[in-house]
Amino acid sequence: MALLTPDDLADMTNALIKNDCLIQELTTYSLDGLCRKVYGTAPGNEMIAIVPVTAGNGIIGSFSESLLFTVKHFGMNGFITENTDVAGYYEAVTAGADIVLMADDLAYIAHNLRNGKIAHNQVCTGRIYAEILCHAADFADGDIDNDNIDNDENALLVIGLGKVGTPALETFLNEKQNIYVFDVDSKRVDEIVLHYPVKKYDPKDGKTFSRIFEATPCADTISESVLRENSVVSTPGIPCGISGELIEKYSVRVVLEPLGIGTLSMLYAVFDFRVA
Ligand code: NAI
Ligand code: 0TF
Repeated sequence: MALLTPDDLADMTNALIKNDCLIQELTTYSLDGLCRKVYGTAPGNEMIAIVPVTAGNGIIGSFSESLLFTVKHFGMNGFITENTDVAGYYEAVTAGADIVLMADDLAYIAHNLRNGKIAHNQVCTGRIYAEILCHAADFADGDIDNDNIDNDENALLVIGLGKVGTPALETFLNEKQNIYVFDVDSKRVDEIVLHYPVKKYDPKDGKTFSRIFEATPCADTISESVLRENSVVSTPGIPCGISGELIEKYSVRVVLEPLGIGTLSMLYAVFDFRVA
């Protein structure tokens, strides 16, 4: 798994706030409103403990602080444990935490100690970034016609079919979207096309897309040839897969933030309280 760096998180608080506004503009839902709709849950005054973990490559500067910012920004209660690792987990539980957030180099999880629900960052990140595109409406080149899923005009391009991209793909399919897929690993593309009702994207076809999902650890994965004026790109991938020059040239709207959006999605995945 590609690990975050302190530089990735340097502007995280502004990025979360700016992306929340963009999500609202694109979907009519605020980020927490969208999570509530997607998961059918809401916060119920849970105390959220964040446990710093030193295993592997160790503490990432401002990782825990960015999680606490996310928790508090969306009106929830939380704290960072003074101790790390197992001692931090013990501290969290004995201090009465309802939910524990913690990450090592392989997994970042939210665990609700009251109801046993557990959520994985890669799955929840893929899901929420996909839901943003599903709910995005009113593009420059016309409204999305969700009733006509075979219409290639409305098709979505998914780039990067790994641990974030695959749950995103499943979300799109649940929402009955028409999907083209691309990954630099052609074996992965073949596996995906075999298992899911999606089509291979072939650059030779010259297709362009008003909605693009990207989850790779590489820059410049989104080429000019796939873009339309005002395309929307929803991309958890770090670094950003589209250049600033293309964003400007095509007035592309890009949803990208390094940690908070996925974290909120994880919390809603483990909340207990179900909304009507
Ligand atoms: P992964 O390694 O499981 O999957 C990445 C996929 O991208 C692989 O299938 C790989 O073959 C493909 N790929 C690599 N280079 C490519 C290229 N140039 N063109 C097309 N496909 C390419 O990684 P995972 O866990 O799915 O993460 C993807 C990205 O999302 C990483 O940058 C990770 O740091 C980021 N991420 C961001 C989060 C956020 O909150 N913003 C949360 C979790 C992950
Ligand atoms: O960097 C990562 C993931 C995070 C996905 C969210 N964008 N790519 N995982 C490593 C987290 C390690 C945290 C560290 N152990 C700490 O500070 O507690």
